[in-house]
Amino acid sequence: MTVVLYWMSISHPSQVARKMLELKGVEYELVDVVPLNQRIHLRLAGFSGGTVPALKLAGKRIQGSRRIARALDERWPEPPLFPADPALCARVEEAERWGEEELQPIPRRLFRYGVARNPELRQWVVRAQHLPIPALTAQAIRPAVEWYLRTVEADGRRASEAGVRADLAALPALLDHVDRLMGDGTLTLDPPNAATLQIMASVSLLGRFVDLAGLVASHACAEPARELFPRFRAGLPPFLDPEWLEPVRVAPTT
Ligand SMILES: N[C@@H](CCC(=O)N[C@@H](CS)C(=O)NCC(=O)O)C(=O)O
Repeated sequence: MTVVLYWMSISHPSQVARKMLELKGVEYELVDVVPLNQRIHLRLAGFSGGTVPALKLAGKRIQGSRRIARALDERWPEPPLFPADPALCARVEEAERWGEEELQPIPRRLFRYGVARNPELRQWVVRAQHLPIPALTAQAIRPAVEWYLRTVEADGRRASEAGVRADLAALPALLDHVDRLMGDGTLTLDPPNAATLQIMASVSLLGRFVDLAGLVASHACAEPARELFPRFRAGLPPFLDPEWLEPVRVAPTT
C-alpha cells in the first residue's frame, strides 16, 4: 500500500504525523512542502485543505494531525495511539484536543510574528530552508508572511503584539499543565499515545526558541519532548522584545 506524507520539517503537527508512522513501523514516502506554498502544493496533490500534515493512505486523503492519528490506528492498531480503557481513553482524547487547540498554536504564532517582524529571523529561516538568494527571498516572502499574521487560531488569537504577549503570559501555566498530565499518567511514554505526541511536539519546538529555552528546560516535560522529537535541535535566534519576556523568565537556580 502506498502511504505518502506531505510535511514540513519546521511544522510540529507534521512531526507528530511522521512520528506516528515511525512508531507503527509503516513504510512511507515523504514529500517536502516548501513553506508558504502549502495551499498550492496540497491542492495540486488533490487535498481539499491547505495545511500540513497531509496523508495519502490507501487512496484516501487525510489532513490534520488528529484525523491522521485515528486513520493510522484504524489501519495499524499496534502500538495503539489510544488506550483500550474507556476512562483513560477519554482523558487522552481530551489532552490531545487541548494539545491541538491550546498549545499547538503558540509556537506557530510566535514564529509567524517573528518572521514577519524581524528581518534577521526571516533570513535565518530562508537559510535554514535552503531557499535560494537568501537576502532577496527574505524580502520577496514578506507579503505572504504578513498575510499569515491575520490567521485566527482555534484559541481565538492571531499573531499580533497582543496575541504574542497573551501567549507568553499563558505559557508557564500551559507547561505546568503538561507536567501534570505526565504526572497523572495521561501522557504515556512507552509507548507514547496520541496526546503525548501531539503535546510533546509543541513542547520540543517551544524549547527550540532561544527566548523560551530556559522556561521549557525548567519543566519535567522538556526531556521527553526532546527525546521524542530530536529533529528540532537547532535554536531559533532570539527575536522577542525582552520586556515581553518577563512572564517567561525563570529565576536562576543557586
Ligand atoms: N491543527 C492542524 C494544524 C495544521 C496547520 O496549521 N499546519 C500549518 C503548519 S504548522 C500549515 O500548514 N499552515 C499553512 C496555512 O495555514 O496556510 C493539525 O494539527 O494538523
